[in-house]
Amino acid sequence: MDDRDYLLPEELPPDHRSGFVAVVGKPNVGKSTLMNAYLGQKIAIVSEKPQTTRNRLLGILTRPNAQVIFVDTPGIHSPQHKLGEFMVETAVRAIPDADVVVFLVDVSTTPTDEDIRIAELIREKCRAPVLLALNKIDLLSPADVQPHTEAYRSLGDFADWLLISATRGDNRDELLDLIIAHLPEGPRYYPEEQVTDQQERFIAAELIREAVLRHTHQEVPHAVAVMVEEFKERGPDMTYIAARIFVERNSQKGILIGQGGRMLKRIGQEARKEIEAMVGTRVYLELRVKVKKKWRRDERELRRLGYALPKKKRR
Ligand SMILES: Nc1nc2c(ncn2[C@@H]2O[C@H](COP(=O)(O)OP(=O)(O)O)[C@@H](O)[C@H]2O)c(=O)[nH]1
Ligand SMILES: [Mg+2]
Repeated sequence: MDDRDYLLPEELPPDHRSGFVAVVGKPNVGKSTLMNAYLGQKIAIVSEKPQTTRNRLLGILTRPNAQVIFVDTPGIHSPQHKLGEFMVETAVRAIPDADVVVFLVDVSTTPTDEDIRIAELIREKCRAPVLLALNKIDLLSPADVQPHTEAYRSLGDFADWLLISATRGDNRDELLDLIIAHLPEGPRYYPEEQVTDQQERFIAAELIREAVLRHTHQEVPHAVAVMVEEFKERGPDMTYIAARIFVERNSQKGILIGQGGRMLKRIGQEARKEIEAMVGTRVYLELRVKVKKKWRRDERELRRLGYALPKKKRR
């Protein structure tokens, strides 16, 4: 992968481990939740709606003995448009580049065709050790633990497996220990204070999209894109942000604005609080909604909105 910056401070222990850990799975199994939990902050937005994550995001966890670089990926699914194709390709590309793959599944249900397909993809593309993490154990009745676990374990040849809950915390530390144990020895690739490869500007746009996802349903969340057009410090305790929310239809614009502008106001207030927590200043947030017909099917629009694949690079 890119951006490798070979730091080798004297004080690192000789058996220091490091590498890229691709977290892959179908939409909505908890990939972003798990990564945020390890980092103790929100790098990736989370929602109960599938296909929330659209880009590859790095979450960098630096410990005295290891640097774990989580690669959060979009859920692998059958794409319905160019945006979906971009998302799936982004996730698939993370697999051969990883030093460890965490295959995350929702153990509260039995495997679906999507899980089976992803297991095949991993078998085909991955030379690294694969850890099976059976998430959402908090939702599983005791009688189902054994049959569900067996069903997922039979999908592939896993270096190890673990029942976890990303939200409640069960076995989260144990999974991290397993991940570190399977990483190769190596230096830190990123400075210890760096937590992600994403700019605050991108995360701000994502936090706005997250607030939109919280308040919209059916097709609307999928038709939304957010672009931050201005991001400026105005004095020591004020950041000015102007962002545009794109939707595909007039009716969706109406929903987002709401009666008397109430919906947009609420979205703005919620997003502003989250952005303030991230940037550490007060935020003045200006939101506008614009219709951009069929942007999810338009290659040029996708590129403008940041949904473009980088050229393939070999490590
Ligand atoms: N009950 C329960 N819910 C979870 C757990 N992990 C994630 N979730 C929920 O599952 C939904 C999808 O999570 P998200 O991280 O966006 O999934 P992703 O699409 O795989 O990145 C959210 O509503 C999370 O709160 C878990 O361990 N237990
Ligand atoms: Mg996600």
